[in-house]
Amino acid sequence: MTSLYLFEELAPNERERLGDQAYVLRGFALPFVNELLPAITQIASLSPFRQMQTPGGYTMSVALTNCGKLGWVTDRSGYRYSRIDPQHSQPWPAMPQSFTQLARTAAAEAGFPDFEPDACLLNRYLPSSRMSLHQDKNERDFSAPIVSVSLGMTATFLFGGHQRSDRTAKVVLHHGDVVVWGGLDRMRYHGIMPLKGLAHPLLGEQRINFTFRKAG
Ligand code: MD3
Ligand code: FE
Repeated sequence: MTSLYLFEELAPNERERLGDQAYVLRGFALPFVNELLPAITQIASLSPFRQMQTPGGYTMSVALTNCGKLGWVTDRSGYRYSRIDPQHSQPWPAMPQSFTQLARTAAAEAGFPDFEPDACLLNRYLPSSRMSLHQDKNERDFSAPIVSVSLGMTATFLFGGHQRSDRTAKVVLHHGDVVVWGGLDRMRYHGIMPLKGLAHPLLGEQRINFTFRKAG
C-alpha cells in the first residue's frame, strides 16, 4: 500500500500535521535554545558524542550520546537501552530540567498531556552524515510519543509508512523545530538524508537532534 500525506497548516501556532498523530511545531524550541546549548555541552563533557557500531559491523555516520535514566546504544551484539554509558561504565548524565520542560510542553501541544520521558538520545550530524530508514522499536511502551528537537543545520527528514518499501514524504527541519510522533505514526519508518548546505550561525557545520522517549 502506498501512503500520501496532506500537510495541513493550523494557524496561529504553526502546527503542521504530518499524520493522524504526528505534528511539526515550527520554532517551538527557539525560546529554549539559550538553555539547551550549554546543557548539551555539559552532557557531552560527561558522555561524549561517539560513533557506534551497528550489529552488522558498520560504523554509524551519526555520533550519539544520551541523557536520562536510559540511553540507546548499539554494538555488534545489537540495539538496546542501557542505564550505563559503555564508554566509562557510569550512568548517563541526568536529564536537564530545561530538556524535560521542553519535551513535556511540546508533547502536550500535540495532544499527549502526560509525557514522562526516561531517555533522551542526542544525535550529532556533520556534513554527509545520514540516518537510513528504520523504525524505533527498542522502547518497551509504544503508546508513549517520541518528541524530537532539531538544532543547527537544516536537514531533510524522510517520513515513510509501516513498511520499508512504502513511499516517503520529505519534511525539511530547521533549527528550533520540534516534531511529536504518537499513536500509529510512532511506528513509521523514518530517516535523515545526507546532511548538506550552509553552516548554522550558532552551531556551525553540524546538526544536533535530540529525541525524548519513554524507553523503560
Ligand atoms: C518518526 N533520529 O534517533 S528524529 C532516531 O533527526 C532518529 O536524528 C532522526 O530517527 C534524527 O531514531 C529523526 C525524528 C523521529 C524520531 C523518532 C521517530 C521521527 C520518528 C519515531 C517514529 C516515527
Ligand atoms: Fe528513529
